[in-house]
Amino acid sequence: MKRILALLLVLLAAMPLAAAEVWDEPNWYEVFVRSYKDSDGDGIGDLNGLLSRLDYIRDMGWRGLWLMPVMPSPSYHKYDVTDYFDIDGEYGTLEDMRALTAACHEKGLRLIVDMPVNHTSTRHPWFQAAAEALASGEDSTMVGYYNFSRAGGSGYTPLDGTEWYYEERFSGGGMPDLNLDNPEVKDVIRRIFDFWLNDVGVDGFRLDAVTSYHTGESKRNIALLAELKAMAEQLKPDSFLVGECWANLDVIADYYTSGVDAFFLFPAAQAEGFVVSSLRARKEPARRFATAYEKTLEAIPEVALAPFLCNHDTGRTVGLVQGRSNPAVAKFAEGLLGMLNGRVFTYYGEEIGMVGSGDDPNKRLAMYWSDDDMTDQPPGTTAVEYAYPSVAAQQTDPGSLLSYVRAVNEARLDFPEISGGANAFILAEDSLCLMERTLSGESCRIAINFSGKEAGRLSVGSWAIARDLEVGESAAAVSESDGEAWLTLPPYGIVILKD
Ligand SMILES: [Ca+2]
Ligand SMILES: [Ca+2]
Repeated sequence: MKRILALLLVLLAAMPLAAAEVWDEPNWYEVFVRSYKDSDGDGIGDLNGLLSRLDYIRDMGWRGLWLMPVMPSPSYHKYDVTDYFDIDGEYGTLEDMRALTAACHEKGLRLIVDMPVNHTSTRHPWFQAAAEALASGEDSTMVGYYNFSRAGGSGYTPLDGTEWYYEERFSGGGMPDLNLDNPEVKDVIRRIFDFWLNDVGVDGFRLDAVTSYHTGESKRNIALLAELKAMAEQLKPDSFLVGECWANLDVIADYYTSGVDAFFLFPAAQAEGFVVSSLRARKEPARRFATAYEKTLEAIPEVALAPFLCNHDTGRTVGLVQGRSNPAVAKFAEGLLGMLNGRVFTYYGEEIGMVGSGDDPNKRLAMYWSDDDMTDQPPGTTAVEYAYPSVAAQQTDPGSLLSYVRAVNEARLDFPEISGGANAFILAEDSLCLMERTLSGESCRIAINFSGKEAGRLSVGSWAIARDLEVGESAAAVSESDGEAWLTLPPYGIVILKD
């Protein structure tokens, strides 16, 4: 018997680690390292600064971290990489990165890094060698790493000192597109993945700009993503990949056939996305929300969603909902997002209502820890505004946006059905919505009041309030009359019910 047990244990230990379930990591946080926390006084956020804030991140209820690119790069945003096997000196060292990864894992946080493989920097040694070879008429295998053409045309940039053009889909940024058909380039990508997953020890990647891998060719992009997913899985079985497919629902759903774990849910994001557009709708907001969400769930499995409201490329939520002077609406936007399935991604600073729109640097402002604890603003910033108080101020205020976001994150951790459960709408009329989520035989119901006025009398039967996400002073309540139980929701109230 003991032998059989020992054999079983050996077999179990040899089995590949299963990927984490969505309800183990329902809350993710996107960090721009440069603007987050400086540790050495040079005004630039760095890895050790971020390390010092992991307890804050964990306490806020986030369980996964996505870092915008941390590899060496000439730009402040670092999406144009010059070395895929190192850390940008502004952010620290590889040792700092390994220490950060280890600390994340000790604290139960998963860590993924941004992986831009569509393009490099023009200053990458590969591109420099290719350009020199073309200028001098010599041979170099590096020429095959990029897409050079004599003809040029749309998406191509002239190569100085030659009659050649190079493909560059993000023009003007010094970001030449890699030739992703070249088997040598794919081998290098495998080495990059291996290095990050197994040497540094991160848990996966955010794949940048996947629709630009082969611009305008979805089928080829999906095939390449399937290769990248197989590569990551083989190198680290429990690794997690989330892709940036900035497109409509049908296109995103197509990209899921690649097997990549998740794609950001752009149709939920920004002013046009169904979260903000329903909460701002004058007529039938609940029905509008239900229609869009049902359509989403028909296209993409609930556990694979990656909803968000904004990121480093977009305007921030407070601006989208006109929440500068209306914290209740800003809270409700975060609450509504938090009631979606899957892994919710929150951009740093959203929890304190930071604002930002227009020029890119304005969307990437210094995290407002307190008046004397901030990094310098990113270069090129043209507007600096903080509409809400600092982290320090909001942490001591139970009515703050920060406290509300923490409560939403906690609800997602405490009720696994919210992120992982199959969804059914029970009611979606006027401003009232009632959804049920069921996971492994366990159910919860989510009642939502889309209106800024108290919403009355939703019959709830034997379901009782298990969690009340209040945007203001008043709370939800259940009262009995005529032999029935009626739920009253405060303005923008969201309530989790259990039977
Ligand atoms: Ca620094
Ligand atoms: Ca490309």
